[in-house]
Amino acid sequence: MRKLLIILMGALLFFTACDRTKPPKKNTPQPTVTLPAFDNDSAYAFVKAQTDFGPRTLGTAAHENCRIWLLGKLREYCDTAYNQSFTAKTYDGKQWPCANLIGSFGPEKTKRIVLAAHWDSRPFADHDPNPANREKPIDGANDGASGVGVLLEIARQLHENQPDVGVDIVFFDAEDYGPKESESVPGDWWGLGAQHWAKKPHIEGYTANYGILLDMVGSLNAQFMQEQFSLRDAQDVVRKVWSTAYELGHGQYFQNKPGGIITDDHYYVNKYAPFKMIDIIHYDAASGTGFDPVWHTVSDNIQHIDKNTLGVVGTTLLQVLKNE
Ligand code: AHN
Ligand code: ZN
Repeated sequence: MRKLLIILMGALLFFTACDRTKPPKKNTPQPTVTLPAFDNDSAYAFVKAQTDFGPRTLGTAAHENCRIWLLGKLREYCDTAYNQSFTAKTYDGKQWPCANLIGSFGPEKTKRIVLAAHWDSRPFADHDPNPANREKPIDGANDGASGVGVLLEIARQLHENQPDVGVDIVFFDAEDYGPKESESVPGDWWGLGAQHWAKKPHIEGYTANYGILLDMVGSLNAQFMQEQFSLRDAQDVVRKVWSTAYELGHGQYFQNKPGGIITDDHYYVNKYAPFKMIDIIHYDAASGTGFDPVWHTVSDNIQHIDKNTLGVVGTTLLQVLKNE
């Protein structure tokens, strides 16, 4: 033991003596601010961890296992985490056990920002070019998991580096059980988890300054045009996010043009909650659906996720939080 100590001390002395390249420590300025960090690989791993469960469609073991895993991650990174259980009644007359998952930073703070995404995946690939696939559930790597992956990485970063503003990360369930393309059922069948939370938040009387929803934030060379309900309801928030992205050099992704009109989770938050939410969503005017060509097909899998896009969105959001 003693011998080992002497060898170790000798080695330490040797390496210290050899290190003549660095200037003396005491004159080295110490950084006073920490730059927002976002690890693209980590975000990608969080997306893959979700798709590895299989399609997270209502009523499946994959859905339940993923819920437990997500809640564990929120408990690990956030100050407080909530599991808001509810029953979703879908357009086909079925009922499902569901859960919105919420992780809060600085729960005592009054100035708050909500960051949201949906964590369920669609039970039928009704837009698949192959009719044989149209009853199959989808991995939803982009449609669902991408937004959740970015937000988990943000939570991991905020755990290391708390923002001044309060932050609530909300994972909505039952977003994507809307009627199939071939059916037409009147009613509000999309965004069931968001509708529930907006009418009955996890804390009575809860409100926030504003919210940002992420949906399909993993496409290669994504284009985030300004979604039109977001412009209608919270133009100031759209401006803030898009100008922050521009200043970070992400103007190619965040384009200053109006995009689609999308009945996404934010639409229901804006309808029922006491604050407004915008939607960051990839818009592809040329695809026919307005979304990524693999949208609601069995090809919406991890192979079509670009980690740089996850990084562009995550870095922009961290900077928005830092500026508050
Ligand atoms: C439709 O416009 C049909 N759906 C928008 C909501 C959505 C579905 N986002 C992802 N999947
Ligand atoms: Zn969808």
